[in-house]
Amino acid sequence: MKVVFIQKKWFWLLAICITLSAGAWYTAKLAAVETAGSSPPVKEFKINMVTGEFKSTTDDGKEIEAYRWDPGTIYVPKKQPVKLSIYGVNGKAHPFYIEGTNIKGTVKKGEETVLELHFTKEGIYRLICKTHLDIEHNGPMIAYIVVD
Ligand SMILES: [Cu+2]
Repeated sequence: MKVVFIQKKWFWLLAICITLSAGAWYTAKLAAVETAGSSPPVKEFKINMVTGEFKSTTDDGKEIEAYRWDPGTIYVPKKQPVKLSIYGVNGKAHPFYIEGTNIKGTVKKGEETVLELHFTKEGIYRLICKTHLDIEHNGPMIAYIVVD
């Protein structure tokens, strides 16, 4: 058997190195545990929208207006549940549907309508108000849902 003798000062230096390494490892481990423990639970993805109105008068005195979904374009990840909250601000009622889905409803003034969306295919889906469909009917009140 081979015995290795080390000088006292090297022994202490080695002891200090081991202590510091252990301390660093323990601190790193603690930090990792804390991070995992304090990470928030998976947050729900909610998008907020309101109904708005543009109003103006032309040079010949004609009043024109258009109802809008605001924002007019939203981005939604596919295969992920998303809540779309629509608050009715302008306009009494907006009966709507989302093209290519079976989602429909009515947004009423002063009320929040919450839609549970879960798109599986990418594409651009139109949120269409049936009352304010085009320019002739104070629209077009169409929002674009971009699923990617
Ligand atoms: Cu409308």
